Amino acid sequence: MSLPYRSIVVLTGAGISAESGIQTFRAADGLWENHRIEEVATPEGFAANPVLVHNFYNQRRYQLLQNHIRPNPAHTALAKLEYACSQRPDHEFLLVTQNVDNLHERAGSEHLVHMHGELLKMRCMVTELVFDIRDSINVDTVCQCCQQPGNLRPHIVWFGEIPLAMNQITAALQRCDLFLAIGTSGQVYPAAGFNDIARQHGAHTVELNLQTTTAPFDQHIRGPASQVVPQFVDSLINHTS
Ligand code: BJW
Repeated sequence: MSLPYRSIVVLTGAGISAESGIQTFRAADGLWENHRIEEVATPEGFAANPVLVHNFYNQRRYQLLQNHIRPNPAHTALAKLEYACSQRPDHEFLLVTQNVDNLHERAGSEHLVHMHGELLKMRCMVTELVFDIRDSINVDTVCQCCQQPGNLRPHIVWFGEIPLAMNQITAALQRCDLFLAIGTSGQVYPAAGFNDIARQHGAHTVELNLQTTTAPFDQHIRGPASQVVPQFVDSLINHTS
């Protein structure tokens, strides 16, 4: 059975992981787990207080590794859509996530990029080498590449830094014919501009979100990701031309 689209790009944000138990960013009080954004998500904040920033990410890493944090049906549905594309000649699929959790991988997604980095990775600021991490890092942790303390940072893209894999993402947006934005508030660039790029290149664009936004998508689907994403994916896979 054919899919109605040949080249699909999906952008996900914090809303897709909300029903897995991970808090979204933009709560009404503007704080992330009681911290101001500038304190914990900028290079300047890290330079000013690395202990605080390490503790913030250590705590989030610890939370991600708790048993009750699991992929939900929205993550699983996207893995199913990727698989469906892989079974059809001349179809392509790219999942771009702003999330730093690993729930897409755990649901079975393989062709994905973490444009804002990954919580379970750390980076040496001297060599730029990236390593897996499951424990805590602090200012005394000795780097495994240069054998020095103080060179490690979370492998996270903070404000003012360039997101990862931008060339790959931009190329995919320019040739896709379907763009989905799931569970993202559209307040952070460059991800907030992906819809415009895809539309300008002729894609049909769909927003799936719990809340109504005024963003200029061709189609808006309201509801919790765990419900609306599987329904939407099934409608694509079961499409008859
Ligand atoms: C549900 C749901 C459910 C809830 N079901 N839905 C002025 C103008 C324009 C731009 C700028 C500007 N000043 C500075 C900038 C640039 C800046 C920026 O955009 N700032 C804005 C605040 C204005 N951006 C940057 O600095 C970026 N870099 C950059 O631009 O470099 C230049 C460059 C780009 C490209 C090429 C070359 C050069 C870097 C941005 C880094 C963002 N990093 C963070 C932190 C990551 C670390 C961490 O996790 O700790 O990434 S910020 C934070 O926001 C995080 C997220 O990935 C990102 C997006 O948030 P998201 O996912 O949208 O979450 P929320 O909470 O905002 O929304 C959740 C949504 O889910 C809501 O809509 C809910 O309704 C919905 N929802 N439950 C479905 N069950």
